[in-house]
Amino acid sequence: MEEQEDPLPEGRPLGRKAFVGTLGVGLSALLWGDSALRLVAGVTEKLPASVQAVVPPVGGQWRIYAINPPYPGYDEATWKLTIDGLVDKPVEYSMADLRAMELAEQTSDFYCVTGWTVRGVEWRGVRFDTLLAEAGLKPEATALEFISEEEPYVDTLTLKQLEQQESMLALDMDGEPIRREHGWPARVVVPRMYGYKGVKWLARITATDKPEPGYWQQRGYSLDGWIDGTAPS
Ligand SMILES: Nc1nc2c(c(=O)[nH]1)N[C@H]1C(S)=C(S)[C@@H](COP(=O)(O)O)O[C@H]1N2
Ligand SMILES: [Mo]
Repeated sequence: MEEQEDPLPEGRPLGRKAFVGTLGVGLSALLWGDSALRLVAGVTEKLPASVQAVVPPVGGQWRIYAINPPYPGYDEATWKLTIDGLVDKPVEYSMADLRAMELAEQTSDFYCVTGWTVRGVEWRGVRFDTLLAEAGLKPEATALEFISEEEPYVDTLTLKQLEQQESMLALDMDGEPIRREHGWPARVVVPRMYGYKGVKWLARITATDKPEPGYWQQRGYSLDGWIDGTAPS
Protein backbone atom coordinates (compact mmCIF):
# COMPACT_ATOMS: atom_id res chain seq x y z
CA MET A 1 0.00 0.00 0.00
CA GLU A 2 1.33 3.45 -0.88
CA GLU A 3 2.10 5.75 2.01
CA GLN A 4 1.79 9.45 2.15
CA GLU A 5 2.84 11.63 5.05
CA ASP A 6 0.16 14.06 6.00
CA PRO A 7 1.69 17.30 7.19
CA LEU A 8 -1.53 18.12 9.04
CA PRO A 9 -2.20 15.46 11.64
CA GLU A 10 -5.68 15.01 12.97
CA GLY A 11 -5.33 17.83 15.43
CA ARG A 12 -8.84 18.94 16.19
CA PRO A 13 -11.94 17.35 17.59
CA LEU A 14 -13.81 16.85 14.34
CA GLY A 15 -16.67 14.59 15.28
CA ARG A 16 -18.97 12.94 12.82
CA LYS A 17 -21.48 15.77 13.17
CA ALA A 18 -18.91 18.40 12.36
CA PHE A 19 -17.70 16.38 9.41
CA VAL A 20 -21.18 15.96 8.01
CA GLY A 21 -21.79 19.66 8.48
CA THR A 22 -18.88 20.55 6.26
CA LEU A 23 -20.12 18.41 3.40
CA GLY A 24 -23.70 19.44 2.94
CA VAL A 25 -26.88 17.49 3.18
CA GLY A 26 -26.79 15.48 -0.03
CA LEU A 27 -23.41 14.02 0.59
CA SER A 28 -24.00 13.45 4.26
CA ALA A 29 -27.05 11.36 3.43
CA LEU A 30 -24.97 9.35 1.01
CA LEU A 31 -22.13 8.85 3.41
CA TRP A 32 -24.02 8.15 6.56
CA GLY A 33 -27.32 6.73 5.36
CA ASP A 34 -27.86 3.29 3.89
CA SER A 35 -25.21 3.85 1.33
CA ALA A 36 -22.52 3.69 4.00
CA LEU A 37 -23.07 -0.02 3.53
CA ARG A 38 -22.60 0.30 -0.20
CA LEU A 39 -19.39 2.20 0.45
CA VAL A 40 -18.29 -0.62 2.69
CA ALA A 41 -19.05 -2.99 -0.15
CA GLY A 42 -16.67 -1.03 -2.35
CA VAL A 43 -18.86 0.58 -4.97
CA THR A 44 -17.42 4.07 -4.71
CA GLU A 45 -17.17 4.28 -8.49
CA LYS A 46 -20.98 4.27 -8.76
CA LEU A 47 -21.30 7.49 -6.78
CA PRO A 48 -21.92 10.79 -8.60
CA ALA A 49 -18.78 12.60 -9.70
CA SER A 50 -19.39 15.44 -7.22
CA VAL A 51 -19.30 12.92 -4.41
CA GLN A 52 -16.37 10.97 -5.76
CA ALA A 53 -14.39 14.16 -5.55
CA VAL A 54 -14.48 14.01 -1.76
CA VAL A 55 -14.76 10.29 -1.18
CA PRO A 56 -11.28 8.82 -1.41
CA PRO A 57 -11.04 6.43 -4.37
CA VAL A 58 -10.68 2.67 -4.13
CA GLY A 59 -7.21 1.92 -2.86
CA GLY A 60 -6.90 5.36 -1.30
CA GLN A 61 -3.84 6.34 0.63
CA TRP A 62 -3.10 6.28 4.29
CA ARG A 63 -2.58 9.43 6.24
CA ILE A 64 -0.22 8.96 9.12
CA TYR A 65 -1.59 10.21 12.40
CA ALA A 66 0.23 10.82 15.64
CA ILE A 67 -0.84 13.13 18.43
CA ASN A 68 2.63 13.55 19.78
CA PRO A 69 5.27 13.15 17.05
CA PRO A 70 7.92 11.88 16.59
CA TYR A 71 6.62 8.31 16.67
CA PRO A 72 7.63 6.11 19.56
CA GLY A 73 10.65 4.04 18.68
CA TYR A 74 10.92 0.70 20.42
CA ASP A 75 13.79 -1.69 20.54
CA GLU A 76 12.22 -4.90 19.30
CA ALA A 77 14.51 -6.93 21.56
CA THR A 78 13.22 -5.26 24.71
CA TRP A 79 9.64 -4.30 23.73
CA LYS A 80 7.03 -5.88 25.96
CA LEU A 81 3.27 -5.77 25.89
CA THR A 82 1.78 -5.70 29.39
CA ILE A 83 -1.65 -7.15 30.14
CA ASP A 84 -2.90 -6.22 33.59
CA GLY A 85 -5.86 -4.81 35.54
CA LEU A 86 -8.78 -7.14 36.27
CA VAL A 87 -7.00 -10.32 35.21
CA ASP A 88 -6.17 -13.44 37.16
CA LYS A 89 -2.51 -13.16 36.32
CA PRO A 90 -0.81 -10.06 34.85
CA VAL A 91 1.48 -11.03 31.96
CA GLU A 92 4.11 -9.49 29.73
CA TYR A 93 4.74 -10.64 26.18
CA SER A 94 7.70 -10.06 23.92
CA MET A 95 7.27 -9.91 20.15
CA ALA A 96 8.58 -13.48 19.98
CA ASP A 97 5.93 -14.57 22.51
CA LEU A 98 3.18 -12.96 20.44
CA ARG A 99 4.43 -14.47 17.18
CA ALA A 100 4.44 -17.90 18.80
CA MET A 101 0.68 -17.59 19.46
CA GLU A 102 -1.93 -18.68 16.95
CA LEU A 103 -2.10 -15.90 14.34
CA ALA A 104 -5.22 -14.97 12.38
CA GLU A 105 -5.40 -13.19 9.03
CA GLN A 106 -8.02 -10.94 7.53
CA THR A 107 -8.49 -8.40 4.79
CA SER A 108 -10.57 -5.36 5.66
CA ASP A 109 -11.22 -1.78 4.65
CA PHE A 110 -9.98 1.00 6.91
CA TYR A 111 -12.03 4.12 7.60
CA CYS A 112 -11.01 7.33 9.28
CA VAL A 113 -13.98 9.32 10.49
CA THR A 114 -12.61 12.44 8.76
CA GLY A 115 -13.42 10.83 5.43
CA TRP A 116 -10.51 8.86 4.03
CA THR A 117 -10.52 5.15 3.39
CA VAL A 118 -8.00 2.49 2.51
CA ARG A 119 -9.45 -0.60 0.90
CA GLY A 120 -8.33 -4.17 1.26
CA VAL A 121 -5.76 -3.91 4.02
CA GLU A 122 -4.25 -7.27 4.93
CA TRP A 123 -3.73 -7.80 8.63
CA ARG A 124 -2.16 -10.66 10.56
CA GLY A 125 -2.23 -10.78 14.32
CA VAL A 126 -3.56 -12.29 17.50
CA ARG A 127 -7.27 -12.48 18.29
CA PHE A 128 -8.10 -11.10 21.71
CA ASP A 129 -9.40 -14.35 23.15
CA THR A 130 -6.07 -15.96 22.27
CA LEU A 131 -4.17 -13.00 23.63
CA LEU A 132 -6.05 -12.99 26.93
CA ALA A 133 -6.14 -16.74 27.51
CA GLU A 134 -3.15 -16.91 29.83
CA ALA A 135 -3.92 -13.74 31.80
CA GLY A 136 -7.57 -14.70 32.22
CA LEU A 137 -10.18 -11.97 32.69
CA LYS A 138 -11.80 -11.64 36.08
CA PRO A 139 -15.61 -11.93 35.94
CA GLU A 140 -16.04 -8.25 36.83
CA ALA A 141 -14.03 -7.01 33.83
CA THR A 142 -16.26 -5.36 31.22
CA ALA A 143 -13.79 -3.59 28.94
CA LEU A 144 -10.20 -3.38 27.82
CA GLU A 145 -8.26 -0.17 27.89
CA PHE A 146 -5.58 0.07 25.20
CA ILE A 147 -2.72 2.32 26.17
CA SER A 148 -0.28 3.62 23.60
CA GLU A 149 3.37 4.29 24.15
CA GLU A 150 2.46 7.60 22.54
CA GLU A 151 1.03 9.36 25.55
CA PRO A 152 -1.71 10.22 26.20
CA TYR A 153 -3.37 8.18 23.40
CA VAL A 154 -5.74 5.60 24.85
CA ASP A 155 -8.92 3.93 23.74
CA THR A 156 -11.37 1.53 25.32
CA LEU A 157 -13.37 -1.31 23.82
CA THR A 158 -15.99 -3.17 25.77
CA LEU A 159 -15.76 -6.96 25.83
CA LYS A 160 -19.07 -7.00 23.98
CA GLN A 161 -17.70 -4.83 21.20
CA LEU A 162 -14.63 -7.02 20.96
CA GLU A 163 -16.73 -10.16 20.76
CA GLN A 164 -18.94 -8.91 17.99
CA GLN A 165 -16.46 -8.06 15.31
CA GLU A 166 -13.28 -9.15 13.61
CA SER A 167 -10.90 -7.40 15.92
CA MET A 168 -7.28 -8.30 16.56
CA LEU A 169 -3.98 -7.10 17.83
CA ALA A 170 -2.22 -6.75 14.49
CA LEU A 171 1.48 -7.44 14.08
CA ASP A 172 1.69 -7.49 10.28
CA MET A 173 0.12 -5.24 7.69
CA ASP A 174 0.09 -6.00 3.96
CA GLY A 175 2.49 -8.88 4.42
CA GLU A 176 5.21 -7.25 6.50
CA PRO A 177 5.68 -6.20 10.11
CA ILE A 178 3.62 -3.07 10.73
CA ARG A 179 5.77 -0.12 9.83
CA ARG A 180 6.86 2.27 12.50
CA GLU A 181 4.59 5.09 11.35
CA HIS A 182 1.59 2.72 11.32
CA GLY A 183 2.10 1.72 14.95
CA TRP A 184 4.94 -0.80 15.04
CA PRO A 185 5.27 -3.20 16.73
CA ALA A 186 1.56 -3.77 17.41
CA ARG A 187 -1.70 -1.94 16.77
CA VAL A 188 -5.33 -2.63 17.52
CA VAL A 189 -7.52 -3.33 14.46
CA VAL A 190 -11.32 -3.08 14.65
CA PRO A 191 -12.55 -3.06 11.04
CA ARG A 192 -16.15 -2.18 11.80
CA MET A 193 -15.21 0.88 13.79
CA TYR A 194 -13.53 4.09 12.77
CA GLY A 195 -9.77 4.25 12.78
CA TYR A 196 -9.52 6.22 16.01
CA LYS A 197 -10.55 3.08 17.93
CA GLY A 198 -7.35 1.37 16.82
CA VAL A 199 -4.51 2.32 19.12
CA LYS A 200 -1.07 2.38 17.48
CA TRP A 201 2.23 1.72 19.31
CA LEU A 202 0.40 -0.39 21.84
CA ALA A 203 2.17 -0.72 25.19
CA ARG A 204 -0.42 -1.98 27.64
CA ILE A 205 -3.85 -3.56 27.83
CA THR A 206 -5.64 -3.03 31.13
CA ALA A 207 -8.84 -4.92 31.88
CA THR A 208 -11.31 -2.72 33.72
CA ASP A 209 -14.89 -2.43 34.95
CA LYS A 210 -14.87 1.36 34.59
CA PRO A 211 -14.09 2.12 30.95
CA GLU A 212 -12.81 5.66 30.42
CA PRO A 213 -13.47 7.55 27.18
CA GLY A 214 -10.63 7.33 24.69
CA TYR A 215 -8.41 10.16 23.52
CA TRP A 216 -10.64 11.33 20.66
CA GLN A 217 -13.81 10.64 22.60
CA GLN A 218 -12.63 13.05 25.26
CA ARG A 219 -12.45 15.50 22.34
CA GLY A 220 -15.92 14.93 20.92
CA TYR A 221 -15.87 11.73 18.87
CA SER A 222 -18.66 9.21 19.22
CA LEU A 223 -18.24 6.89 22.18
CA ASP A 224 -18.61 3.68 20.27
CA GLY A 225 -17.25 4.54 16.83
CA TRP A 226 -19.19 2.02 14.74
CA ILE A 227 -19.00 2.74 11.04
CA ASP A 228 -22.63 3.47 10.21
CA GLY A 229 -24.56 0.39 9.29
CA THR A 230 -22.06 -2.01 10.83
CA ALA A 231 -23.11 -2.01 14.49
CA PRO A 232 -24.45 -5.38 15.55
CA SER A 233 -28.20 -5.38 16.09
N1 LIG B 1 -1.17 6.21 19.18
C1 LIG B 1 -2.03 6.66 18.26
N2 LIG B 1 -2.90 5.79 17.68
C2 LIG B 1 -3.76 6.24 16.73
C3 LIG B 1 -3.82 7.62 16.36
C4 LIG B 1 -2.89 8.49 16.97
O1 LIG B 1 -2.83 9.70 16.69
N3 LIG B 1 -2.00 7.98 17.91
N4 LIG B 1 -4.74 8.06 15.45
C5 LIG B 1 -5.92 7.19 15.21
C6 LIG B 1 -6.69 7.59 14.03
S1 LIG B 1 -7.76 8.89 14.22
C7 LIG B 1 -6.61 6.91 12.85
S2 LIG B 1 -7.63 7.26 11.53
C8 LIG B 1 -5.60 5.84 12.66
C9 LIG B 1 -4.68 6.21 11.52
O2 LIG B 1 -3.80 5.16 11.24
P1 LIG B 1 -2.49 5.45 10.37
O3 LIG B 1 -1.74 6.57 11.05
O4 LIG B 1 -1.75 4.16 10.35
O5 LIG B 1 -2.97 5.88 9.02
O6 LIG B 1 -4.81 5.60 13.83
C10 LIG B 1 -5.49 5.74 15.06
N5 LIG B 1 -4.61 5.35 16.15
MO1 LIG C 1 -9.01 8.97 12.26
